Amino acid sequence: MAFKRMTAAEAAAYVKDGYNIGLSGFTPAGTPKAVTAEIGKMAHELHEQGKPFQIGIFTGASTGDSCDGILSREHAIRYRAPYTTNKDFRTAVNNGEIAYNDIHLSQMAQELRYGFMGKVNIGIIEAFDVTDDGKIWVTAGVGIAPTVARLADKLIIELNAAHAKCAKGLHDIFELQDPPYRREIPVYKPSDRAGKDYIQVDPSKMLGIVDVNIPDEARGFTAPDEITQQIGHNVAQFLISDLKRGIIPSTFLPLQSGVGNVANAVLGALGEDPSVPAFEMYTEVIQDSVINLMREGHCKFGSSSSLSVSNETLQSVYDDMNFFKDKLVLRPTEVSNSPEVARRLGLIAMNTALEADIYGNVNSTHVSGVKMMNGIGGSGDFTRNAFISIFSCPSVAKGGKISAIIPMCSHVDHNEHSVKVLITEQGIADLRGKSPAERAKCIIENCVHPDYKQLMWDYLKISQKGQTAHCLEKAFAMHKALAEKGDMHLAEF
Ligand code: 0RQ
Repeated sequence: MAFKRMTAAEAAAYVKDGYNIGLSGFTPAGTPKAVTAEIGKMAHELHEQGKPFQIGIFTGASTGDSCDGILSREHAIRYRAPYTTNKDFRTAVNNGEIAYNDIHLSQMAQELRYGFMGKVNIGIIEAFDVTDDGKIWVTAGVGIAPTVARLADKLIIELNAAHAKCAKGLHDIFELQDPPYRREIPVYKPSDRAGKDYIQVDPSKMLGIVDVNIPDEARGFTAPDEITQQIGHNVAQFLISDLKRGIIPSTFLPLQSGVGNVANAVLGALGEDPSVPAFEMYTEVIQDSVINLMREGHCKFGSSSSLSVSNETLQSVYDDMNFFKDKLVLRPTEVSNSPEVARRLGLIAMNTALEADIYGNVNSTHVSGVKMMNGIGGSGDFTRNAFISIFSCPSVAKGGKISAIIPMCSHVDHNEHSVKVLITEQGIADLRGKSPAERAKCIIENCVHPDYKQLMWDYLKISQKGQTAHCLEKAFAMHKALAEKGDMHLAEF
């Protein structure tokens, strides 16, 4: 059966007010771009006519501006899950306009299957190849594509010529069974494969194919600066010391790394340090730094849900597929981020905090406990289950007006029970095997910026003794000062 060819506008017209759409991709990589932009235009016209139009969006992780950006600006999003990084989306969420369900990425596909979020009316999948019998090869990101493709009532394919067909064989696609029938994921090392390189769908639900040639909407990162380089150096020193002590096996353990400026700099520093052995990654995003490390031989293998790299880097991977084919695999997020696999492989998880408290609780999502930054992403999937969970961040933000280490986190994403190491440019706090009181001392001594150190000691002095000493009246005094005068510095507690 030859599928109908249609324009993006014709495809968008199938999406009705109140529908939920499911998208392929993970970050802007692998996410459809043309149809969502046309849905935005349609929403604009309908709103101008005084007609309602809002939809729910289910994705693997963040998307690009042609989805979250355009649709937020058109007030066309009613509900969205999970992670996002778009500024306009963030503004709309923090204004209370969008119901944003910020869940662990590994849970997204199964929560759709369990029926927790409603049905998928239309799935939109970006592919670089599709056959008449319903085989779909997705592009640079997988996310929840296999689940969306199976659950959706109807499917639209964005066939994107910007992606090369030589990427065939890069993906490892399979869906997990639901309880009580779920079996183990047969991934015993990062390079193991257990599925097929394509998604098989029922051809009868295909609405049609939209031919496009659009590059990914990759995000740029700030180049590493003195602070992020020092953080990266500290992470490398910590790992080398653990290797020397024999805590980390000499064969090393697979690494997971989050996204963002800090994570990018950390990976760069690990690659530059000759004492860090060549490593494998079991992670959710492969960024530009990892591709460079592969070329230099520092990274031997990368398992991920996406290649979230610049278009230039992506093209260079496609051009050099013979080199990369046995060094990369792209998986559905429920496998790339699987708690079961993370625990089995013994990952070293490295993620970023917005703020951390003196006991090791970490806030990665909510600015001052209230405003959404991006979301938890996959950081929780890995942190809770890794062999060692490291969080890093600069010790201060906004030119020193904000201390990243505070008495009590204004929102907790990763708690003291899971966070094993905290690293800033000031130093390393190894929290393993320590009680809360010992952790507080270790964090204040090693991680807090000198401008805020005495304040932290003073806070401990006024705290009520207990397993976890706190002064509840003053726990958020620094956040309060920030809200009132734009600066966390206090004369005294
Ligand atoms: O603000 O952009 O206005 O300059 O936060 O901070 O230092 O550039 O750090 O880009 O690495 O992002 C936690 C947000 C860090 C990210 C977070 C301000 C700071 C700056 C960004 P500006 P940096 P990064 C896998 C893992 C959760 C998801 C996750 C994130 C901006 O890493 O979203 O880990 N993590 N996923 O000035 C107010 C504070 C602040 C602060 C920093 N305490 N208060 N603002 N900032 N600390 C990936 C996926 O799941 C796909």
